[in-house]
Amino acid sequence: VVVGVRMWRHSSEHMKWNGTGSTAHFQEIVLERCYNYAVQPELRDRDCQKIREAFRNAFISKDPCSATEEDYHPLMKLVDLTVPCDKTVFWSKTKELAHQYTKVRQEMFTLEDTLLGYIADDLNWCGDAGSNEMNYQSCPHWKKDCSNNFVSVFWDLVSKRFAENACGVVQVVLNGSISNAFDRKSTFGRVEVHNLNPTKVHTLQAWVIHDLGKFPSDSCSGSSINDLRWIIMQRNIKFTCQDNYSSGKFLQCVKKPEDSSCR
Ligand code: NGD
Repeated sequence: VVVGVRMWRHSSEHMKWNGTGSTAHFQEIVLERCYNYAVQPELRDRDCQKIREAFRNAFISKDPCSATEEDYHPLMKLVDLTVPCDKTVFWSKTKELAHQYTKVRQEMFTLEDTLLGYIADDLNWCGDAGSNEMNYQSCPHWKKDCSNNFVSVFWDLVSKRFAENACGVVQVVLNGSISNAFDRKSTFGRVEVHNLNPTKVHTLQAWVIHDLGKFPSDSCSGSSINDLRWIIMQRNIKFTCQDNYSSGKFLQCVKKPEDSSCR
């Protein structure tokens, strides 16, 4: 019996998840990013220490596979996810390109151009029920371990709020070099599309971008975009779609929209 108890303790102490562990220096990075975020007058009074605390408290000392939206409510109360009307940009399988786009068009915003998205982008985090430390060894993998891990629940929640807050014309940058430019199972297809508010958002404008040198696999007339068109129109939102842009051409035209080849 003694041996059995020991073995049980031993294996629970060394329990390993299948995903990457928390990002080294997570706390410092969160604080540093918060302070670095472009200082706008209306954000000056934000309290980065409070944000870091609320972020940490959301998941520390908790089972990393039992995350809920409620865990993040104190953090969400501290941070605003709204952007001006007509300035919201969603993306799916086009992260780099979408971010290059909003870098050129500084008045446009992806989720990662808002404070909370900026703080959390590319970071990983989890704790453990029996400890007040972060787990830097491993965290639950969303497919192999559990979908209700703290990172997935976080992105689903902030993506939902980001979409709910959008207004006017909203844009999405999609990848025409993969077979399904629109994927119902992606965060964009599963969360953002369904949380646009039709009383505030009148048009969704899709850009289907092809990688230079790669054969275009999907386009505005393809079946995946038709899926999206159908979902959006069912929701009483107007849908427009533009393709034939290569990623390089797209960025070129973002910089110089008046160029005749961009019309
Ligand atoms: O279920 C998931 C999952 N699905 C995708 N990804 C996931 N990670 C989980 N933990 N659980 C990861 O999200 C994937 O590995 C990529 O690193 C990233 C984006 O996936 P992608 O390219 O398939 O695009 P999605 O449509 O799923 O998401 C992009 C849209 C975009 O408009 C943002 O406003 O959703 C927002 N977002 C969601 C998830 C993560 C942003 C991020 C981010 N910054 O990491």
